[in-house]
Amino acid sequence: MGVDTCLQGRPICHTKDGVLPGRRGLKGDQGLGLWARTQASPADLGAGAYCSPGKRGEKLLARPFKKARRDQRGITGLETAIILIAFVVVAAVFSYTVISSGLFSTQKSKETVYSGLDEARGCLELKGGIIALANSTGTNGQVTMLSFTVANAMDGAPIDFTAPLDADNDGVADSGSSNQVVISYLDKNNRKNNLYFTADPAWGADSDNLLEAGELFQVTVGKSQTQGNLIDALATALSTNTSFTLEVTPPHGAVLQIERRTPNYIDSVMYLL
Ligand SMILES: [Ca+2]
Ligand SMILES: [Ca+2]
Repeated sequence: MGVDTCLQGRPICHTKDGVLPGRRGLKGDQGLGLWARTQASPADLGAGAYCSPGKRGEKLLARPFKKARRDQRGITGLETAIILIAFVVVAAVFSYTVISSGLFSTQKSKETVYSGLDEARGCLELKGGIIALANSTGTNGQVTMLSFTVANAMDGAPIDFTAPLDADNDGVADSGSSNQVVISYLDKNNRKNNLYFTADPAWGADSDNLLEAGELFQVTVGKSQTQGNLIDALATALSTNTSFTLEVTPPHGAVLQIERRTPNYIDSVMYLL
């Protein structure tokens, strides 16, 4: 027991045998009083003497420990609450992130599906073969016009078949034409885009330019046998034994490709399967 602690706690001094001094000796607080007043050391009280804090000193010494124990309980509870709140916050943020990612993925998947349906429902379907017309026959005959029938596949959205303009009769759509469908030609000698064409309502069609579900349109590439036809449009005319491709591109949906081959002898009218 230190001197300061003894003084603050008003200790009771004991001899080395632990027996309080009698009335004539140093007893209890008197011993401390003497000690405090004289600044005596324990050695002054005799060899082996020691001091105890006494009841009041014990209370004073116990006070901070009791307070510390109470504070420790409070701090422990607060820390636990902070940790729990931190867990809750982290879990909430994680959940929000997961849910947001899921909603985003769902939205993207839905857009992809609808986009695919739109594309599929805007497709053209070829009905039957290709009719080729020529203005001359024989092995040197030349094809002037191609004609075929199309339908709206899968009962999809209407396809606008408004014809292009060809004021200069070169067989190619003039710039500024309002056609939505583009027809292009390809063979080993030529590549020509946006040919002139007409689309006439056929079976089940009304009088507008829209190819709707259940309608058939007769599409003809070339204006007439004498002008605005394939002979005008192509640098090398389509003649015998030649493979060619027509690409019909609607404003939406897949491109319709038509591949055929001309025979070894050109007739005025040929049905190409
Ligand atoms: Ca033209
Ligand atoms: Ca129509």
